[in-house]
Amino acid sequence: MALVEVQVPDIGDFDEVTVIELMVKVGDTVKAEQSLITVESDKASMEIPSSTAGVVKELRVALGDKVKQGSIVLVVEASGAPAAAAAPAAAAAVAAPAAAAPAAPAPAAPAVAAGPVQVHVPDIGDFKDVVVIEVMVKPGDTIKVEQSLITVESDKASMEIPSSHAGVLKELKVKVGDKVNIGDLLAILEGTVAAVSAVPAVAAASAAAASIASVPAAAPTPVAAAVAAVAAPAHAPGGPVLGLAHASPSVRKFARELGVPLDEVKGSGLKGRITQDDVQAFTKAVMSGAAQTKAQAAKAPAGGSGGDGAALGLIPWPKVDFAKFGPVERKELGRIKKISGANLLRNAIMIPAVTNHDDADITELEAFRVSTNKENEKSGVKVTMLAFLIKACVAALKKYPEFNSSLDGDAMVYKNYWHIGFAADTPNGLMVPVIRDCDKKGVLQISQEMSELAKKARDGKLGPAEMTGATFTISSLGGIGGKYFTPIINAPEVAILGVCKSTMEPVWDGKAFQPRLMLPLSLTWDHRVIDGAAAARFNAFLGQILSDFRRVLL
Ligand code: CAO
Repeated sequence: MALVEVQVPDIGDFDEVTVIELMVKVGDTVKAEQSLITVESDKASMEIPSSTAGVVKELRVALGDKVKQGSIVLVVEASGAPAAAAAPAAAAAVAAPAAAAPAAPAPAAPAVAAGPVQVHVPDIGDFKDVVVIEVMVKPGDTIKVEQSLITVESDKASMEIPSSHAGVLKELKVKVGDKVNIGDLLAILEGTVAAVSAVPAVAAASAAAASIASVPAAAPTPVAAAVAAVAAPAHAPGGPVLGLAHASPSVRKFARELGVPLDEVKGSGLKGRITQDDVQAFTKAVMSGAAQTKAQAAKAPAGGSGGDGAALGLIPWPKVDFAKFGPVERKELGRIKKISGANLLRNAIMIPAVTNHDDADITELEAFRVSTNKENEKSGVKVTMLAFLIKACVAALKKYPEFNSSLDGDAMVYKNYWHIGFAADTPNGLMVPVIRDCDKKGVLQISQEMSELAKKARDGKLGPAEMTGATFTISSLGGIGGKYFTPIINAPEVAILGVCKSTMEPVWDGKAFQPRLMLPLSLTWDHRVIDGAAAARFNAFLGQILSDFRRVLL
């Protein structure tokens, strides 16, 4: 089988272009017109196709090489007929039909134009319906002759479309995502001076390639004519194009098909160019959970700030450089804080929560607790106010079962068990151990289990089974202080009781003020399943039990 040297075909007016991507390697079997390399000028990138089908025997170019028409790209052991169109010779061969190609619809006026001038898409060869991927100017901009206005992309080439005239941009007729063809109106300029060369040159240059269906030479020609004339390129070759990800058309297409946001992919190619491998690696990282797209990060309520709130249509989270105002120290959130933060955020946002505040007279109960502890000093078990509160809550939950339920779609699930969670402050963050079957346990047993579970929580030794299944939660800040607060419901529970520090207060008994030990209670409840009246009754009942604990027996 014959060895065929595959050369760079006619690439229009481009003199030398840089090889920025090798898409095949020695040993690969290539089809005729399969893309072999990507080359780039400062205005366009294009893929060079193979003129022949066969097996790659030798690569004659390396990344960074400069090539031009006729440069040998690689040697192929041919397996079939060459693709007539793709061979470099084809460019010359098709020159004749190109002469009959339609001229660009916006012929350049040779002198100063009086009124507004329309700028059209010049001859872009055989490419049809190319997509506008970038708009580089905006109304009001002063445009130079042959300044790039937009970037368009086919599946083989991306190119910048230059202006045929100078002037002030009055109106842009295309936007990102539009599909354009030769002759389409791009923009209207005012106070214009016509380009002498841009459009006619474009038409002429592209004529040679116009009938080469898949030879990339067809694509860059409009730009090719412009390149020489543009004094200041719109972007440095090899650098990102005005914020546009730096990647070849086929890589962009590949990314689009996978839904990969190219501007978030780090390029490993020459000058930071994004390769197909980079897109694949990014996809793998996202799928495995090792990385997140910006869109995912915005939706996921992670830790402290809860993403940027974009998923809720909120304005972005403020980004402040705190170090501007004074010295700072940055410390990542711990695992427990991240988990509990995400849960708290969801519960705070999703539950229509209301908090009722009330006071309970615990004067006698506290006296009983103190005397019990004195009697039990030797047993080593200390009875806490929280244990009494748990028992009192079970009685209230039994009387008002909707507080011991969960919402499941449109149904309420009433639980015939009473497992009570209690918030425990630990060095790693907030944890909620659960005491099971509190209806069957006495205050002493509850006190004992609570102290064991609280210790385990502080030591980071709680198992998952010790933190699940609660039907109601109590959060007590009584040992610390404060008056009232608004606890956040621990979903899927529907209510939570917040307790603060009891204080001796003057309470009017109808005749005189009496010193009474008052316990502040804050009951937060889910308004989807509980009404305000029920919450007020729950609190009132709880207050009655706490003021006379014998009622628990009733
Ligand atoms: N009023 C007045 N004093 C109270 C009280 C109250 N409501 N509750 C407890 N106290 C007293 C206790 O009697 C004890 O005093 P003595 O040492 O003199 O006996 C002292 O405060 C310390 O109590 P404690 O906090 O160790 O015990 P507890 O049973 O009340 O609480 C636990 C245990 C695990 C709930 C608690 O240690 C804790 O972690 N609380 C914080 C919960 C929390 O962070 N909630 C907020 C959640 S929202 O972020």
